[in-house]
Amino acid sequence: MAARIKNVSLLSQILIAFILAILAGIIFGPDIAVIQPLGDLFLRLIQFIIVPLIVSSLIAGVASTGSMETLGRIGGKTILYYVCTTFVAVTIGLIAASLFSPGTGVDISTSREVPDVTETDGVISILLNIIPTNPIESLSSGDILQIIFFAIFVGIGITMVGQKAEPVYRFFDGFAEIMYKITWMIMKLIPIGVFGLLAPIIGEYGLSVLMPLIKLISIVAVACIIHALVTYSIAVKAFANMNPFRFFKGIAPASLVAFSTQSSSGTLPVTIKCSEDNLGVSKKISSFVLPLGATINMDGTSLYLSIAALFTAQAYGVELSIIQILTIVLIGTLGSIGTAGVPGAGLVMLTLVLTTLNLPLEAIALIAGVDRFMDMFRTAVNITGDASGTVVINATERNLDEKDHTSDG
Ligand code: DAS
Repeated sequence: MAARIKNVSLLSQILIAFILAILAGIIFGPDIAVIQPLGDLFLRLIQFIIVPLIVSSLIAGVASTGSMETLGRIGGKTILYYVCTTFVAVTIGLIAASLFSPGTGVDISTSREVPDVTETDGVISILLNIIPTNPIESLSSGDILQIIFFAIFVGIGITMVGQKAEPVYRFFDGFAEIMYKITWMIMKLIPIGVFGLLAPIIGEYGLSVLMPLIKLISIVAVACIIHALVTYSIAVKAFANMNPFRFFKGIAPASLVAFSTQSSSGTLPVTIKCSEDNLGVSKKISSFVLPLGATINMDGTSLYLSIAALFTAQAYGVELSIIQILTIVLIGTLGSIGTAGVPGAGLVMLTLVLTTLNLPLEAIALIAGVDRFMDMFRTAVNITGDASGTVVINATERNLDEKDHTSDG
């Protein structure tokens, strides 16, 4: 009970920091940037633990499943859940953009040359790039997708080797505990981090820059909220019999960190702690499902990609065929799998979507100026979707364990 009371006070501290950040940004404008080091400090502390946390928790989590059959079952359920919720998110995005036409009447003359967003490779090469050619280099460069791939296969190897690899499993299991404890300490700084990250963004951009594209931003924000509230409430209630209010309250600290950092990977330590401490998810499940989700499951991004694609077609007066609409569903889903869990990654992925649909890339210049604000909402939904998956998988695995014990008994 004491832990829950502390957690509520942490949540209320974060909410207060969130509101103060917005007020400070509006009142002090760009001068509020003087507190940027507070946000950078928090971000660096989070970045300092990501790689050791993911490696140790993922290896221990995969190895603790105990058998290839269990691992295959959990992995299969995880991928299926994530693909289904992403498909729902893309569809909600398409419906919202079709109903409210964010691009109609937009003044495209303001769009200057396309900003230098890093050119993306095709989806195939993005997926191939997940396989590390040098795991040590991936670890040192912090390539999260390749680290995930490496850790999953080390965990599988431990499971296959069995007794002889027990010391390796014990090492990573113990190291993961150390990283969880460090994460718990860093979580206490979340209110300071949220304030230090959010206030300068509000101060730099102000609310005026939002006006020309306020309709696009509003549609992305509202569609994200609707997707989260409807889809995840149904999922956690139907598959885990969890009260949706308890789910959203339990994951709220992580959702707000994601909103402030715009980084799923950066928020991962907090997502893991909230899922275990507040939502009762076992370490075995959270340490496998969440790192996977933080990189391949991005419902908010896929929803944003579908809305931004229709926004572009509407703004430039391009009529989309049914095939192109269906292509948006496919590329929005695949694109979100390939999107990195870092700020602005969705905007980079948007170039792939627009190129695939032969839509003018100049739209990126229009969107780039306000993308940061949409990234807040889509990243918060990305990690909330990851957490809903871990709750669902945890419940279905717990039910299986209970059935096994009953049949044994
Ligand atoms: N900011 C990315 C993330 O961390 C999402 C995006 O840019 O779409 O999930």
